[in-house]
Amino acid sequence: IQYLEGSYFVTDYDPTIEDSYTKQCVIDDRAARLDILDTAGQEEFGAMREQYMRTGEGFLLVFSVTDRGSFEEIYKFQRQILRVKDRDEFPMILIGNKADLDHQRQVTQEGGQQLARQLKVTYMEASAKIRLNVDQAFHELVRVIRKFQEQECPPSPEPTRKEKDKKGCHCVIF
Ligand SMILES: Nc1nc2c(ncn2[C@@H]2O[C@H](COP(=O)(O)OP(=O)(O)OP(=O)(O)O)[C@@H](O)[C@H]2O)c(=O)[nH]1
Ligand SMILES: [Mg+2]
Repeated sequence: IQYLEGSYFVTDYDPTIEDSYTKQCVIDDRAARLDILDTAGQEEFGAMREQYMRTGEGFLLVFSVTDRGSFEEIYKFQRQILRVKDRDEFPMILIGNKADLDHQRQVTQEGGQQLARQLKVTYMEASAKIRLNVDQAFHELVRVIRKFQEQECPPSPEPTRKEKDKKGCHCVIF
């Protein structure tokens, strides 16, 4: 909500079931339309996970730096995404949120960085409350998605007839 509305922070805790938003913006001089799905952290809504994991083009893995349990769950979420996608890597970013609550930390910045290295993703600390790295987190994910999709399906010169006959994207794998 802080990303979408700008300078608006919700203090109440209202567990998410599933909320969707869209935002149009320009990132690195290229227009982007973000379809954002805010998903449930709570286990009782876990049944919907595989479905959104199948359709998602990129993922922000968000934990709270004041809650070790949320940090420890990240690994499991990443494994599940990779299993659903049937890939070794997929566009994702690890976010340590609530960086404003430094005195209540249960996860250090080094701890976050170490996990990110293990998961082969970028780590950013953020605060939805003080609007620290909020836009940056979303925009960085868009960059990772673009890079991934360009590698998967690079803009090719005029495809040959043989390639045109193939279904789906015109990737040539040597
Ligand atoms: N101090 C501080 N509080 C935050 C921050 N982000 C969220 N909160 C508060 O933490 C509580 C939980 O935040 P939510 O955004 O609802 O957490 P969530 O991960 O979406 O929870 P689920 O929807 O159940 O998955 C709320 O009371 C928020 O106001 C932050 O950056 N700093
Ligand atoms: Mg939520």
